[in-house]
Amino acid sequence: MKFYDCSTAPSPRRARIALAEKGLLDDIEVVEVNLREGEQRKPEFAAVNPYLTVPVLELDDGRRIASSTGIFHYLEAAVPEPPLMGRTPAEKGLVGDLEWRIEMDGFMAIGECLRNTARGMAGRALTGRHGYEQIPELGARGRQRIERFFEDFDDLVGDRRFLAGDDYTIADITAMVTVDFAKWIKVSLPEDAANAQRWYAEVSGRPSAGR
Ligand SMILES: N[C@@H](CCC(=O)N[C@@H](CS)C(=O)NCC(=O)O)C(=O)O
Repeated sequence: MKFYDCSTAPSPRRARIALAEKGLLDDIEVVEVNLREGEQRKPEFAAVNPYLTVPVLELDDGRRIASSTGIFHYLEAAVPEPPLMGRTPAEKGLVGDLEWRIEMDGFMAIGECLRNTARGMAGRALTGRHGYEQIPELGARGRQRIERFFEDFDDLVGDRRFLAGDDYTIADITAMVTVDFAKWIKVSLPEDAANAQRWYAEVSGRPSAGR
């Protein structure tokens, strides 16, 4: 397998953590795509992923999976242990719920703020091959959304070890990456959010967490 990565970007980090948790990261070829230099928009990468985003996981038969969620599903089916998406049908549904909420209200809110305000992203307020102009009001709304998400996050963690219970899952991966991504726009988990801080210290300490 070949993994198209960008070591500084949050979405490929989600996939990289899952690859590491499944014990695959050391065995695959990693191709670094420098997003800051716009390599994702060059014809060489457009031939790999016409949507112009990383991560991309290329399978040995040449097919390519071009989203972190697609990669999570592939890895879970190909390498079931340790499970990262729940063990029972109910757990799988609940992990899916959590992951969707964290991606929608947390991860995407940061993207909304960053992409609508960063000077380097002018004309590229949404990912993908079509250009979109920035809407500064969405920058402010994205910041408000992630601040609110973090206010509510302590209750989402509660007294559980991991977000879905006793097992580490893709919900923990996406939430941890969300907390680190929020630092780009200078938003942090509240210091007094004891459950959230305890959870963050544990998940960040896993060998797979990387930076
Ligand atoms: N939903 C996709 C999002 C992928 C995505 O947006 N990746 C960003 C890096 S975090 C990217 O490739 N951006 C390219 C650009 O901004 O032009 C996933 O999770 O894989």
